[in-house]
Amino acid sequence: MNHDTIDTLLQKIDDSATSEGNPRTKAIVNRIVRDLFYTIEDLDITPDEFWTALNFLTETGQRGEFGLIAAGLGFEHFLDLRLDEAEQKAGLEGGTPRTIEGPLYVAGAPESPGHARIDDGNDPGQTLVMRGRVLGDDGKPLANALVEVWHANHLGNYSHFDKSQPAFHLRGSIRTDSQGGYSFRSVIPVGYSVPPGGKTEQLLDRLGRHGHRPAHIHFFVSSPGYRKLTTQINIEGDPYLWDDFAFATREGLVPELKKAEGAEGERYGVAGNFALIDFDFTLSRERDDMPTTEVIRARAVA
Ligand code: MBD
Ligand code: FE
Repeated sequence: MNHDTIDTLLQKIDDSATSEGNPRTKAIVNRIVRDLFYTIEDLDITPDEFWTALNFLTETGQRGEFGLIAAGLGFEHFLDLRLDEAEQKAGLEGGTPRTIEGPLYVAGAPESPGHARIDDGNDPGQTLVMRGRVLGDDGKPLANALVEVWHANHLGNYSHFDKSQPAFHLRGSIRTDSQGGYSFRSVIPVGYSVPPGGKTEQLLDRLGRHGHRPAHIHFFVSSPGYRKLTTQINIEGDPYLWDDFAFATREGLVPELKKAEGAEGERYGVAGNFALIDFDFTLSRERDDMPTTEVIRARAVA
């Protein structure tokens, strides 16, 4: 079909509006529909293929897998790269690198001053202590900053979504102390894999791709007057470290995993050997000449 014929149909659809509607929605939908009409024409997509795709999307929504697909197709990392570029263009540099939130945050985790233990003592993973400071971009510590942390268990599963774990297991909110310090005790997570038999897996199979993430720990770090940081750290040595299906591993987010024991653990109530990560977060001052990092999206609340 001639592209002029497609454009005539697109114009007819646009002309059928009888009120202004929402101009932003209109611009976005018109653009996407045009791109899809062209895709159908240029790739000679059959009716069977079209309806298969529609059904795939329906089932993806029914199973709540769109957040996973957004990560797996690189959309979420792409949004990070766009934020990075906007900051760079406005002359903002430095600070801890951002990386994707992913679909498994749960709001409402209990808040602790300075330190929290976030595992319940029943997970067989190796004991981990992670600690550090939250700093402003002038290098000065930020007291009362909020460090929200969440990660998977030894099977790569997240509490709330995995009903076999207690509420808020491996999730916590820590307020930094007067020195800007935070610490938490937990267990080393294992990498996540997309649900077997699900729609994301089905799509990745067809793309010849895997659905694994390297072991990681998520963070939101926030403090009034600073840009909210969404990031993760990775556990060194994971076979998928630089082969993440969600493309979230970044330089600067792979801290050394140290071996610690004895007196070092007493402060955290740990006896014997444990793994230790030292990691400082650096936040950038909020500015009104760049897009906000406070992202609105539907999130689980418990
Ligand atoms: C995860 O744990 C995750 O972090 C992402 C981005 C996608 C799926 C599961
Ligand atoms: Fe995750």
